[in-house]
Parts: sequence; C-alpha cells; structure tokens
Amino acid sequence: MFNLILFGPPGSGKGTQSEKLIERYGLKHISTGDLLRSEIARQTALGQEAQKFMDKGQLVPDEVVIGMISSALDENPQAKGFLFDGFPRTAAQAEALDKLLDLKNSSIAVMLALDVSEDELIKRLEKRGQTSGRSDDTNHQVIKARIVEYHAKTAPVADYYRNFNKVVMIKGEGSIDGIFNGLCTEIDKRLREKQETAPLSGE
Ligand code: B4P
Repeated sequence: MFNLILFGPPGSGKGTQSEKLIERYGLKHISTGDLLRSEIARQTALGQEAQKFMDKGQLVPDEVVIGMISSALDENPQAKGFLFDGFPRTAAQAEALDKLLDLKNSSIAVMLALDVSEDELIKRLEKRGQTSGRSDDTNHQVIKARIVEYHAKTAPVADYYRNFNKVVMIKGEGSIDGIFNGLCTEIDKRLREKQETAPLSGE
C-alpha cells in the first residue's frame, strides 16, 4: 500500500488537488471534511454533533473523527493506498492513524504540506462561500477561527511527521496544474524508491 497525507490550512487546496491525485494514482480518497458534511446532510446523530463544532470553525472531537477513519479503512480492504485529505488534524489523530495503519502492516509514505499565505486563504474561502453553500465559508469570523484552530492544533501535526523525515513542503499558490505537478514529482520519487526497495517476490 502507498499512503499519503495532503496537509495544509483551510482553503490551501487539499480538496482541489486530491481530486486530481486520486485520478492519477488510483488511491482511495478519504476526506474527513467530506465524510462529516455527508453525515450532516443525512442528519445522523454524528452529523448533528459535528455541525455544532464546524459552524463555529472548531475541530470536531478526535474520537468522532478517528472512529470514522477506522470504519473507512475497514470498508476498503482492496485499496492499493489511501490519500488522507484534512486528516490527521491533531497529534492524537496522527498517533491513532499510525496505529490503525500498523494493524494493516502499512504506514504513511509521505506528508505533502501545501504552503499558502493567510491573505490568500481568506480570499479563497470567502470566494468559495459565495457559491458553495458551506456555512463555514460564509462568515468572516468563522474563517478566522478555522485558521486560528489550524495554527493551535493542526500545524504541530507536521512536527510529528518531521520526526520521521516524512514532510515535504509544496508552494500552494499559483496555477492548480503547476501545484499538481509539484505534488506529482514528490509522489513519483517515493513510488520509485518503494519499487527499488520492494522484495524480489513483490509485495
Ligand atoms: P475541510 O473540508 O477539510 O476543508 P478545508 O480545510 O476548508 O478546505 P481545503 O483545503 O480542502 O480547500 P479546497 O481545496 O476546497 O474542513 C472543514 C471543517 O471540517 C473543519 O473546519 C473542521 O471543523 C471539520 N473537520 C474536517 N476534518 C477534521 C478532522 N480531521 N478533525 C476535526 N475536525 C475536522 O480549496 C478552497 C478554495 O480555494 C476552493 O474554492 C478552490 O477552488 C480554491 N483554490 C484551490 N486551489 C487554488 C489555487 N491554486 N488558486 C486559487 N484558488 C484555489
């Protein structure tokens, strides 16, 4: 399996780039934001609980999100790898993910971190708010709260993976295709390394 994390602040382009990456590499896309919005749309108990946090720009509690990820992994036993988008967002989520992958004799190959200035993030999210119908994109205070939450709880997750030498920073401003090419270069490099180190009998 080849697993990667697409990391970055709200509005950095994780969702946008994930769509293109899963098409090229055939990975299973797991977006906790999408999973949570689907629970909200279906008005499940989990969705109603999550909405209280998302409407304020806060992270949803770890146990809720980790449970969702555990189910998503179990539901896709044939996946040749996973692209985690918007997860992990806290140190506790990162540790839980490592344990879940370990149970499947797998691990994270690389964390690709999109680097975008705060002004650009706010501009993108406010623009998306005009058309997306997402309540967390329409209110300036909520957008700010999401960015504060990112710096307080999510940015340290990159340090966790830095300890294992797994983080690559990618400039997340410029054309969508240009950023995509930068991501692909890094992924291709790791896929080659993985092939070179694979046992002769294959995986
Ligand atoms: P998410 O759904 O993960 O969304 P996001 O961080 O806001 O956006 P993303 O980075 O994917 O941006 P996108 O590509 O769409 O999270 C939403 C909420 O869910 C969180 O605030 C939290 O409450 C909750 N949540 C999710 N996961 C959680 C977890 N693990 N733990 C706890 N809570 C969790 O891009 C944004 C806009 O920019 C788009 O309109 C796009 O068109 C535009 N754009 C993209 N690339 C561009 C480029 N290069 N140039 C110009 N515009 C660009």
